[in-house]
Amino acid sequence: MKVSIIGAGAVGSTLAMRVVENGLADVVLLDVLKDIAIGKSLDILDASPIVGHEKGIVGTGDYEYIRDSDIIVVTAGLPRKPGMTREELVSKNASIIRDVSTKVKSHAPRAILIVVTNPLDAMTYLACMVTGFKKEKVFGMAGVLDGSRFIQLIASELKVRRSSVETYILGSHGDTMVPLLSHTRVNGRPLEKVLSKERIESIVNRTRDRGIEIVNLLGTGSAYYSPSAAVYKMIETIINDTRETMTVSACLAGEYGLNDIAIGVPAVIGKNGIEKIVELDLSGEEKTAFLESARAIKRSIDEL
Ligand code: A3D
Repeated sequence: MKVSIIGAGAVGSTLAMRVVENGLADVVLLDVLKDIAIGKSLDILDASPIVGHEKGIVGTGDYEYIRDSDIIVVTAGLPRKPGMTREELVSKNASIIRDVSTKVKSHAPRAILIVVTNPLDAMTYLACMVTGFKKEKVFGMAGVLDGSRFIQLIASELKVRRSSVETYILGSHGDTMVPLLSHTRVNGRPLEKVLSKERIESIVNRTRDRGIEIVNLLGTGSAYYSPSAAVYKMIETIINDTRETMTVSACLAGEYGLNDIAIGVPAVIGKNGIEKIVELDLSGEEKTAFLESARAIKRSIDEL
């Protein structure tokens, strides 16, 4: 298996390390700053006898190296600075995604493409358009991360195992994300039966603002340990064809009544990418919030 990661910054290089050190696949780490990609790859490779894996990693600035990739992850682009919204990155990152998608199309037309660059949903939509790949093969990572943040905060509040909490977060990877309370359970019980409305609201707000909380604390750059873990989980699910249902930003063709948009929805993920989009029953309030989220993404897409 071959995974190529475009963008050897914080998310890309941490993901590269996770993939080779877990023995999941060989990695190509590509960056416009090729020496950074080469340097980080050598550093990761030098740890292999200590960690004990036999996978390979190559750093480069040359797209010839991504030929025959099974999966390509795009983490190229600017991260937020303190006080910025993800949407403020749209024009700069759109030109990067256009450039990268065009090269992916010509060098690795059979790959599954996972987008990480923000604003996530608009960039995923753009990658779908520019590559023209089947919509099952291009999707974005956000819901796995947002869901993980939500689960972690619920479990800490209730002092239960994180594995006892299940949830989905739909909609945009932004201020209008939609945690599905109607599908959130703790040890099988609805969240609304085990936590007060006020506590739930506070955890939802903390989840939504977690990205900027971390950006403000770091001062430079944004979160990368948990985002790289979320992409790793998606890659592992594809490579092992475990067909787990997880939220991905998918380019929709009528599902949930939407077209011409990429937005977070639950999907069965397997060796072909999106095997099936799952259309959950949403409460009236959730439907309204999901449509509002779709409108926010469309505004971002209109700026492309
Ligand atoms: P950073 O550490 O700055 O790395 C970005 C890398 O992209 C740098 O090494 C750049 O040199 C490289 N790059 C820029 N332009 C190109 C290009 N045209 N071709 C190849 N490489 C290029 O950022 P990061 O790794 O922290 O974040 C990367 C992106 O992911 C940003 O847009 C973040 O906002 C986004 N991000 C999204 C999430 C989600 O949950 C969706 C989480 C974390 C980061």
